[in-house]
Amino acid sequence: MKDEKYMRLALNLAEKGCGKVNPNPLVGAVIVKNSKVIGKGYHMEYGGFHAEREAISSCCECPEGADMYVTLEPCCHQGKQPPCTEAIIQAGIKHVIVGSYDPNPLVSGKGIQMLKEHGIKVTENFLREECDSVNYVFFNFISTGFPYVVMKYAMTMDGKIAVRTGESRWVTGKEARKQVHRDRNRYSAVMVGIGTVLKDDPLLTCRIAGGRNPIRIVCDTDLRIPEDSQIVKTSREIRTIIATASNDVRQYRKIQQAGCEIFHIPVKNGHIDLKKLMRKLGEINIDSVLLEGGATINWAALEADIVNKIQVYISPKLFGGGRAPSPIGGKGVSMPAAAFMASPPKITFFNDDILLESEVMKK
Ligand code: AOF
Ligand code: ZN
Repeated sequence: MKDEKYMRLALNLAEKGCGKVNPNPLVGAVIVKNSKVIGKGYHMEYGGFHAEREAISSCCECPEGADMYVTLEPCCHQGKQPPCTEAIIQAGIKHVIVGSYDPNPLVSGKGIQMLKEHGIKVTENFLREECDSVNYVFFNFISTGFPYVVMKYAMTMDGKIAVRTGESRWVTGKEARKQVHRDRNRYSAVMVGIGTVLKDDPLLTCRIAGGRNPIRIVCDTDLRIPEDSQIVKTSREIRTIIATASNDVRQYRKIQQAGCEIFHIPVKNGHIDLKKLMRKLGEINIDSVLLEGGATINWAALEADIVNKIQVYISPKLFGGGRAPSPIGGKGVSMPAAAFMASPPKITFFNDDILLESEVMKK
């Protein structure tokens, strides 16, 4: 029982790196000697010390002969940081309790092997499921090179994301909206279609204490984004990428000069090729994208097979209206049997609103 308490402490520490370490994993470590926690640490920022070194250097007494609980297999390679296995061996830790394996090809079992070769006892798979569940973004990114895409929308009980005029503020209550801001902090980027910019003129910033703004991405096939939109006006302070297929060089320059980056992406099915865009985002280390709509881009994203998870906020109210928009537009599938399938949802309540989260199954 005590073992679990120490690993859960390490997990809580790992979560503190949320939003600051991407595209690295969230990792926490706790050092225990004679049933007492003598050191703890977590990976705090990308490029910074790994959890194990933080924990070792925080020790209030000599870690020789101690146990280390670490949520991810210690690394054994030289990256931006030296190998953690070296630090563990040097510190004289005698037993390492590991949660997840590190699928990074530079590590992948070799970290554990290295510790064992040095006579250190290793317990593997400890609270593995809980440890794995904090790093789904990292696992996906390190093994595919593509960002993890979360499609998020908020709708009424009759499946509307706005009333017939297009007005959508607000569908859900304060608590649910706060959760969206936590996710803007968690994921590297937030992405919308140009329709949402033209209709809502959003800022797409993260407004919670201690949070950081995600990179903003606008999919704008014909480069229609207005220079006086909030996004363009704040693009010198917040990294902003406009993905377009347009060849209008003059407009291109104007938007670039205002502070935005332009990614030129070819068209597929009448929309910029989202798979190509995702590959490009992966190449610049964007490990995750929160897709915040609207209906046109949501369908294009499903069709392009880039969506990993769906987040649906449902508010107990009804808008009605044959013209009021629903979350996913486009053509849709032609038969119920052709539906995109998702896993049984995880359900969370935010006061009267509920959040359903499901993984999208690959077709
Ligand atoms: C650990 N503990 O706290 C983290 C690990 O460039 P670097 O040196 O920061 O290495 C990044 C890689 O190291 C990352 O892809 C993952 O495999 C591992 N991250 N490993 O032992 C940590 N953050
Ligand atoms: Zn390491």
